[in-house]
Amino acid sequence: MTTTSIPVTAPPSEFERVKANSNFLRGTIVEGLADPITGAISDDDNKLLKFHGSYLQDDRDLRDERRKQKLEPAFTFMLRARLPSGVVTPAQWLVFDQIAREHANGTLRITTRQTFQWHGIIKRNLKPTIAAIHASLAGTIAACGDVVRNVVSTANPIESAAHAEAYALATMLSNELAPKTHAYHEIWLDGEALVSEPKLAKPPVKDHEPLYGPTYLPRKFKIGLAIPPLNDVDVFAQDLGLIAIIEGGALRGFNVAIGGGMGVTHGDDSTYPRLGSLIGFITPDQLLTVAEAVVTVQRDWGNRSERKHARLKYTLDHRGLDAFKAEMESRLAFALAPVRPYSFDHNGDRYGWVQGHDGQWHLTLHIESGRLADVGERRWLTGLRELAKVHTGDFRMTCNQNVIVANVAAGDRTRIDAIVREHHLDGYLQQSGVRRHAVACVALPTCGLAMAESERYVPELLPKLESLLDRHGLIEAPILLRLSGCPNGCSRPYLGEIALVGRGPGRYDLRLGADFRGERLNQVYRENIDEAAILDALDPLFARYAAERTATEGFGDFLLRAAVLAPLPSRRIASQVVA
Ligand code: SRM
Ligand code: SF4
Repeated sequence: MTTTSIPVTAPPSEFERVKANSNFLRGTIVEGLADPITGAISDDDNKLLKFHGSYLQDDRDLRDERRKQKLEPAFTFMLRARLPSGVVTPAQWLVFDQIAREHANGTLRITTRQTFQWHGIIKRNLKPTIAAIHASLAGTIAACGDVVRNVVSTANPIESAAHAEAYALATMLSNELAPKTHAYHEIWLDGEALVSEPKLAKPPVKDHEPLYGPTYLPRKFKIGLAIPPLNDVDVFAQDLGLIAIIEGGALRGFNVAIGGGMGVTHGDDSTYPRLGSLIGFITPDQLLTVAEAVVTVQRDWGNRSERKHARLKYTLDHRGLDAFKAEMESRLAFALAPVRPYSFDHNGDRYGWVQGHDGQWHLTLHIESGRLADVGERRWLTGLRELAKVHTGDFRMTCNQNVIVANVAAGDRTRIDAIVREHHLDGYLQQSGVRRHAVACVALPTCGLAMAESERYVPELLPKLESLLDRHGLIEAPILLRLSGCPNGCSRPYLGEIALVGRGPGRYDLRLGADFRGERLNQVYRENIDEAAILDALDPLFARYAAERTATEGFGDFLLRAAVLAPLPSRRIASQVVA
C-alpha cells in the first residue's frame, strides 16, 4: 500500500517522540517495572504501556490524605483485555475472576467496548497478571494506545448463520490489525509464545510494523460492526463503523461509515462529537483491504502535532470527506459501491432469554455500570463465577456493559436461572426502563481525567429519576441514560436520550434529544447544573412526554417533535450524511 505524506506545519507532539524512540513499544518499561523505589513508572513508559493494555492510575479518594502524609500517590495499574467481539469462554472467565480477586480490587469491570478492565493491580503483579491472561488464550496488547483497538460487534451474533459470519469477520479484523511488535512477548512473557502461536525468534529481533510503521497511528482508532436492526455497538460513534447487510439470510457485505467519535474538551469549540459518515458499500472479501486503507490514510494524514485534533473525525473535517474517500479509493484501486438500505430500531440491549437459529438459548443479564462485584445481597462476581463453573457455552460482553450467557442448551436453562436468581442477577426482570438502559463510565476514583462522579453516582441518581418517572406514569418507558464523569465521553453520552456530562464535583451538563437508534446526537439543555436542577429540568419534560407522546415515540424523538429542542444540523444526524 502506498503512503502519502502531507506538509507538517507544526512539530510532532511529545507523544510522537516517545513512540519514535521506543524501539517498537519497548521504551524502558522493563527497567521501570523492576524499580522497587516507586509504585509508578516514568511518564514516557506510561505512554507506551497503554499499547500493552495498561494505564498507571492512582486512587483519587486517597490523594489528599497521602499528600498530607508526604507519601507518593497510591499508584496501581488498570489493565484492559483485548477480546474481539467480547467473547469469553467459561475457562477464561474463571481465570479473569481469579485475577480480579487475587491481583486486582476484587471486581471485574465490563467496559463500553465489550471487554474487561481490572483496577488496582500493583506494579509487581502486572507481569504475572498479563502472563496469566495470555495463558488463558486472551491478551491485552493494543487494548489501549494509538492503534486499532478491540473490534466490537453486535452481541448475540448467533441468531443466524450470517450473524456468525459477521462475528468471524470482526474477529479476523481485530487479529489482522493488531500490532506485530515482539515487545509484548518480550516484556510480559519473557519472549515465550504459546504452543498455538507461531514460534517467535528469540530476541534480539528486527521488528517491523507493516501496517503502522514505527510511530503507529496519530491517535486511537476504533472499529465497530452492527447487525441491523440492532445498533448495540453505536456504530456511528466508531472511527470505522460497519453495518452488516444481510439479504435472503446471507451476509452480502457492509455499509461503511467513517469518522465517528465522541471526545470533547469543555469550552473548546474546535472539539466536538461527530457521527460517522456513510461512504459506500463493500463485500466481505473487501473488508480487510478497505479497513487497512482507512487506517493507513488516517496514519498518513492524521494530525501528529495536536493530539486533541488527531482523531479521524478531525482529519475528515480538515481535509474533506471527498478527498479522504478519493485517497482511499486510489490506494484500493477500486471504488466503493453505493450505500445499501438498512434500518436500525434500537441501540440498547435485549434482556432475558432469546433462542438462536440453531436452537441454543442466550440469556442477557443487566450489570449496573458493568461492575461485577459482591456487594450485600448482590453477589454478582460470585454468581458469574458459579455460572462459569457449570456453563458449557460461552459468555459475551455487550457494548452497554452487560453480559450474555450464550449458547445454553434448552435443558440447562433451569439450572442457569437458579444460579442467576440465587445471586440476585435477575434484576432485569423487574427493573424500570431507565435503569435497564443506563450506561455510566468508570470515573472516580480510578480515572485520572474524571471531573465528576459517574459509576458511583448511578445508585444515588437512579432512584430519584425513577420516582420522578413513576409520578408521571413512565416507569416502564425505555429511556436511554448515559453518564460520563468528563466530556471525553466513554459512555458515549452524546448518544443518550438523557445524558449527564461531568463539569466538576456534583455538577453536570444536562444533554437531551438523541434517538434510541444511535443515529442522532443530543444537545446541551442546561449547562453546569447540580442534581436538584437536573431533576427540576426533567420534571416538566417528563410531564409533557407522558401526556403528549405518540404510542411508540421515544423521549428524545418527542423532545424534537414538541420543539423543546431545536432541529439539529445534518452532520449531527447519521442518516443524513450519506455520501
Ligand atoms: Fe475512554 C480515556 C475508560 C470507552 C473516549 N477512557 C479513558 C481512560 C483510559 C482515562 C485516561 O486516559 O486516563 C479511562 C480509564 C478509566 C478507568 O479508571 O478505568 C477510560 N473508556 C473507558 C471505559 C472503561 C469506560 C467504561 O466505563 O466502560 C471504556 C473502555 C473501552 C474499551 O474496552 O476499550 C471507554 N472511551 C470509551 C468510549 C466509548 C467507545 O469507544 O465506544 C469513548 C468515546 C468514543 C471515542 O473514542 O470517541 C472513549 N476515553 C475516551 C477519550 C476521548 C478520546 C477523544 O477522541 O477525545 C479519552 C481521553 C483520551 O484519549 O485522551 C478516554
Ligand atoms: Fe474517565 Fe472521562 Fe472516560 Fe469517564 S468519560 S472514564 S471520567 S475519561
